[in-house]
Amino acid sequence: MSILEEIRKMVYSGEEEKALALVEKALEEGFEPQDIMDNGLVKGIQDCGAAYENKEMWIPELMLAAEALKRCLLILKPKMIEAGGGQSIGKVVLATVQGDVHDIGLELVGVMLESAGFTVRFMGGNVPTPDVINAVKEDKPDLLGLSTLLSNTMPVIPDILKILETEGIRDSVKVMVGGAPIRQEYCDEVGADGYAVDAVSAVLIAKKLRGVS
Ligand code: B1M
Repeated sequence: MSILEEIRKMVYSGEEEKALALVEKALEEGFEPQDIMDNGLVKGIQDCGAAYENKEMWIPELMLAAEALKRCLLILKPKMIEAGGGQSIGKVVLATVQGDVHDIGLELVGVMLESAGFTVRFMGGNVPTPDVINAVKEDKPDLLGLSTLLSNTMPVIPDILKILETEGIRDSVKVMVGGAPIRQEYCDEVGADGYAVDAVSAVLIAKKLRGVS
C-alpha cells in the first residue's frame, strides 16, 4: 500500500497520531503537500462520507476522522502557503454560516487562497450572522466567502446578502459561495457574485472576482 493510501486509511479510522506520523514521513520522502492533502487526507474524509451514507459509520467516528484530518492540515498548511509566497492580491473573509459546523472544506479553500496570494481570515464553522457582518465592516475584505454543507442552512446565505444590502455595504465586497448543496443556479438566484465547486476553482473564481489573473 502506498503511503498516501495509508494516510487515507488512518484518516478514515480516525487514528490521529498514526496519520500525523505518516504525513511527516510522506513529506520527508518528498511528496508534495498538495498531493498529500488531495490523495490522502481528502480521500479519507470522502470515504467517511460514503460510509456514513451507507450507515457503516456514525457521528462520533466521523468526528474523530475530521479531527485527525485537521491536525494533519496544521502541518501541511504553512508549507502550502509558503509555496505561494509574494504580495497579497486581496483580502478574504471566510465563514461557514450559522447553524452549520462543517468547516473542513472551507479551510481547504482558505489554504488554497492563501497559497495563491490572498490574505485570509478564516472564521471557521457555525459563525453567527452578526459576526460575519461585523467582519465585513471591520476588515473591509475584497471578498467574503460563505460555505454551507447542510441544505437547511442554505437560506442563511440570502439572509446575509440582504443584511449587507440594508447596511449599505453590499457593493463594497464580492461574495463567493460554495459547499456540497450549492450550485451555480443557487448562486445566481440569491444574487451572490461567484460560485466555486471546489478549492481549486475557488482560487480561479476569487481571482476573477478580483480582476487578477
Ligand atoms: Co456532516 N453532514 N453532519 N459532519 N458530514 C454531511 C455534510 C452530509 C452530506 C452527510 C450525509 O448525510 N450524507 C449531511 C448533510 C446533508 C444535507 O443537509 N444535505 C451531514 C449531516 C446531516 C450532519 C449532521 C446534521 C448529522 C447529525 O448530527 N445528525 C451534523 C450537522 C451538525 C451541524 O452542522 N449543525 C453533522 C456533523 C458532522 C461532523 C461534526 C461529524 C463532521 C464535520 C466536522 C467539521 O467540518 N469540523 C461531519 C462531516 C465530516 C461530514 C462529511 C462526512 C464530510 C464533509 C467534509 O469535510 N468533506 C459529509 C458527507 C459528504 O460530504 N459526503 C457530511 C470533505 C471536504 C474537503 O469537502 O466540505 O464538500 P467539502 O468542501 C469542498 C467543496 O464543497 C467546496 O470546496 C471544498 C474543498 O474542495 N467548498 C467550497 C466548500 N465550501 C466552499 C466555499 C467556497 C467555495 C468552495 O467559497 C466560499
